[in-house]
Amino acid sequence: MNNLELTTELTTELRNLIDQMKAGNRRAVARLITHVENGGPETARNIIKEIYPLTGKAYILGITGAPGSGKSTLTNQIASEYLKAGKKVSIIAVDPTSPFSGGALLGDRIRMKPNFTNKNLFIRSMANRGKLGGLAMATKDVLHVLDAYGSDIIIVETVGVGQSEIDIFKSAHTTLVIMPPGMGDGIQAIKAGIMEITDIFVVNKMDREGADRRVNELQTMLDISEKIDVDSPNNSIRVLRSKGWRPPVLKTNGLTGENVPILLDQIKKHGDFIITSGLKKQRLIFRYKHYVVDILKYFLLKNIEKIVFSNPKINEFIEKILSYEKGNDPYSISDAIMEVFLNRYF
Ligand SMILES: Nc1nc2c(ncn2[C@@H]2O[C@H](COP(=O)(O)OP(=O)(O)O)[C@@H](O)[C@H]2O)c(=O)[nH]1
Ligand SMILES: [Mg+2]
Repeated sequence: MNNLELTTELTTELRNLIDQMKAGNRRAVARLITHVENGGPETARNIIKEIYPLTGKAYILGITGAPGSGKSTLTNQIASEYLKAGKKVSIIAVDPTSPFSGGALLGDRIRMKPNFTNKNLFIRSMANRGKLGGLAMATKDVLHVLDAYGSDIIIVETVGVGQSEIDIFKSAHTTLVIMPPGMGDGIQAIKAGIMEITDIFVVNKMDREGADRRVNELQTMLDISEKIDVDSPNNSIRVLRSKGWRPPVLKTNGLTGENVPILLDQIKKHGDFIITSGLKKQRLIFRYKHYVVDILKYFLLKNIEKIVFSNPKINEFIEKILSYEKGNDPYSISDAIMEVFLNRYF
């Protein structure tokens, strides 16, 4: 890829930050993440290349659900439990629906306050960031930075609205979907795609009326979905969940932390399940396929003119178009160029 003139050199500043990160410096991690967000994939590539051998160890826990369902509150409780157990925890809040993140972030930080000074905890909001290459790609890069930093658990909190967030969840080790009582009308509230990503349902706000009803609705829905043939080609639902795991439905109280230890037990159980079932590897392959496609899309799109125009054969192709013959139209010629391109690179 040399003719694309991609830099492969780490600046001294980045190298120093990586060294400091390795030494456990939280501020260095924060600054590296800022570089990833602001510098986009051009900067991220150099960082990831350097730190990659340190990654692959963190457990990624996805948390999604409608705004106000208690994700941040519960995230704090979950983080507390892991911190108590001596784990190093990182939290990324990805929320593209709140573009003016200052307030939301402040709110989250205040709510997170009991944990905020713990040196084993790192919190970052990624709302409205990652314009270069997109938020989903920035999130994947940041996950690797936090993994290399030595996080045992990385909690990703997002409103799972778009396909890209759903992709993040498909590649998480365990995804919690928060469904409190009193929001939406039961099964109707379960949007397409949610079933596909749910490993554990959490009915948060168990202190509110209707919590048991919500649990029953979810159980009924799971009964129905279990009747669908998992192997049927028409069944897009449980592609990455596989047989043998019925998502448990748990009630929690985000304010008091009630049942959070039970939730952690279930997360552990699911973590064991994905290993024994082979699902872990499947999810990792899914994750890196999408990551690589993101990277290719970004750099190919960015460099397509350079790639095409710098090819000495390009004029031969284009001159064919000037014949105005069938099969020499711009689409067919583009197909032919793509063919050459694919043969060269694959
Ligand atoms: N009654 C009750 N309120 C809760 C519970 N968990 C969170 N909340 C409140 O619900 C509101 C939204 O919580 P938040 O964590 O910001 O939700 P998010 O938007 O999903 O991150 C806040 O006012 C929380 O204090 C709970 O278990 N019971
Ligand atoms: Mg939140």
